Amino acid sequence: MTVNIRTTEANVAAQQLDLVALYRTMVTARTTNDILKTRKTQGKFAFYIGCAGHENMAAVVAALNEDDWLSLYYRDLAAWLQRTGDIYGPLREAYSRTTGPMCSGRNMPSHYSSKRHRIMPTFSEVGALAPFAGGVGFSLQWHKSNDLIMYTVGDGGVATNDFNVLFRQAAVHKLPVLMVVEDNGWAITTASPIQWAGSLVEWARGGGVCSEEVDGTDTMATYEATTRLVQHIRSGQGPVLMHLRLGLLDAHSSSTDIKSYRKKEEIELTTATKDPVKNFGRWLVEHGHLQEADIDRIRKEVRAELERAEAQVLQEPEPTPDRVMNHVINVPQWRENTPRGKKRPTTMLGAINEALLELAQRDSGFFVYGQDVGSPKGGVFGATTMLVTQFPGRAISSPLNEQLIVGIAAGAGMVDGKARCAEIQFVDYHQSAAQTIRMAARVSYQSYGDWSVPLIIRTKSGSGGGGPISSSTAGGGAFGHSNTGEQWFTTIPGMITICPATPFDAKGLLLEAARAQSPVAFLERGRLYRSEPPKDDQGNIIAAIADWWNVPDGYYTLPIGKARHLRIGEGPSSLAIIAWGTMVLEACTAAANIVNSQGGAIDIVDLRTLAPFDEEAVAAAVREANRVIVVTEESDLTSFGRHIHSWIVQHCFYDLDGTPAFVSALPAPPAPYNAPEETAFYPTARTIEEKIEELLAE
Ligand SMILES: Cc1ncc(C[n+]2csc(CCOP(=O)(O)OP(=O)(O)O)c2C)c(N)n1
Repeated sequence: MTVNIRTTEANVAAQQLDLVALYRTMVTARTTNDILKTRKTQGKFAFYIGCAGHENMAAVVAALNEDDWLSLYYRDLAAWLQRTGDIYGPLREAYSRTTGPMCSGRNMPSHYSSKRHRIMPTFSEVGALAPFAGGVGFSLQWHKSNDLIMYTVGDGGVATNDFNVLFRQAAVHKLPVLMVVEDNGWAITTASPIQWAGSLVEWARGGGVCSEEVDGTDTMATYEATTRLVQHIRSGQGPVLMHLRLGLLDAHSSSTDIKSYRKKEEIELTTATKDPVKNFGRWLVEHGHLQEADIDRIRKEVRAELERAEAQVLQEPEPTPDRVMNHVINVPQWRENTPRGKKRPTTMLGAINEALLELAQRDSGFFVYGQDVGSPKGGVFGATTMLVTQFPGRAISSPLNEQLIVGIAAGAGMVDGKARCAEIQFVDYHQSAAQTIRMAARVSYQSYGDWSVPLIIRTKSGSGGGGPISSSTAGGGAFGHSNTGEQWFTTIPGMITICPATPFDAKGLLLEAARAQSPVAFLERGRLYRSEPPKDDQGNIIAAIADWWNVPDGYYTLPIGKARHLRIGEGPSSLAIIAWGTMVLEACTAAANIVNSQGGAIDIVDLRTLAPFDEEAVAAAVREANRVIVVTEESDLTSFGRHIHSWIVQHCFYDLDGTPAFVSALPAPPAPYNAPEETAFYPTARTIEEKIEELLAE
């Protein structure tokens, strides 16, 4: 297929465009659309969503450079063809062939994506790619690149939180982003006036973004406007929103009956006036670029070419069930390394500061992005204080929007394949970013490994505002500052979740997290930020764990997915406790008190990584002790702790002498502010001790 000549300089005049090649691309998009629509009706596959009316997106892409990034939505078949020249790709995905270049048959058709061609992996969740596009723009700006990213969305998509996040990312940081709103007047059955009030262009201008309305049914107007607006972006003047008005010539998708919601006259008027392929064909004839007969000839040639391609695609392999677990998660292969630096007593906060410094030293593109992280205080807890002083510009304060924060770090990581760090002040507030995090974790699976999203989300979690564990209460974090977080992250396929209990583990695991190609939720417990090693009731420091407060200088890593095994006491273990984070310290205190009074030994398995957790270590501890308690700081609802408990019942049943016990916070919102209720809410060493006594007495 002929691909349109691409403009490589922003000021190339429209006359240099290969107009006939552009037309041919648009005809190819329309013909592919018509063939696939028919095949869906014939029952050849389950779903199709088309591009008819949106073919001028080929002209928009023609005005960009080949190295510019694209973030497309499901009506952008013409943009796909213009960028890739690949007529097989859309057919392969429609027929779910393993040869599909977008997702190897894993996603619905029309989810345009290609790493090779810098087309980002799109999502069915309307708008969901937007925060990532902002991250790409952020990275391009960081690297002082001349490239830009084009993000497209329908008029319905403009109303999503995600799109509004991109708009703010782009506006606040003056990012090289071209936002194209393809306004066909409909969002399924909803007409576009319901998506925004007043004028979209005025709204964008009011937000500090250059904006224009463009006639998207006119190919030359679309191309010329894009060329001009792209010039604005490349000259460093910031982002652009192009409001492209066009028509939807078909129903929303193969699942929608057009006549059930659109009037006959409106459909006829749209078809007569807003068909870009017809309009452009007519213009080419009127301006002497084509003869009338050429229009028919091109249509027939394209159809024949596509039918040949389709016949070939049908011979290609379909996915087989044995690959269903491929590309779910990428845990880095740990390389054994002995920490060589001098060990010094350090707090967890100190260890985190050091890890971030190491990452900045080793990777000039590494940054931490989050609320207040760029201030001399180094974020509200001071985790980036050292970064701020020693690597100015690498800890960057963000607007107050968690989805915006995650999108910047995630998108930037997709550009160069290295994890960037988002800091969420309190895990409770990750909730506005929940969709973006889920998408980040899904990318590798849905693109069949073509893309991945390396990303670290560091966040303060659980009880405590950063004070010592020995404080009389759990910290008074109250609602909004006390959630644990693992119940949210460990249920996301493709997500790594880490929760260290000691400073040594925090540094080594954070450094290893930066090597992961899957997103990592790094849960920092507030009560552990400045805690000392735990003590027993007599005030003795518990030796089995105390050494992990000594942290080596320099770089070292610890394996993700491996638990730490602690033995309190001497001899064979009579009970195993599975815990993580703050509860490891509480469990150590409880176990030491019991061992002090009764002798014997108790094992503690500090999971360190919650997803994927160390099944072998859990099973081995249960096998030896035959009694087990799972201890979690989470509310007692559907939780990660309950998952571990259930896993033990399912996999270790015959190694158990009694019912596995479960200790958790109460099934209420975490956590009341006043000390009496807060104390009653959380499990403590005392609660664990009582449970141990119960189990040992059985
Ligand atoms: C977040 C989200 N909500 C709802 C849907 C269901 N849905 C799919 S397409 C669509 C309409 C989108 O309209 P618009 O952005 O105007 O694009 P158009 O289809 O009109 O080109 C809706 C509501 C979805 N996919 N994602």
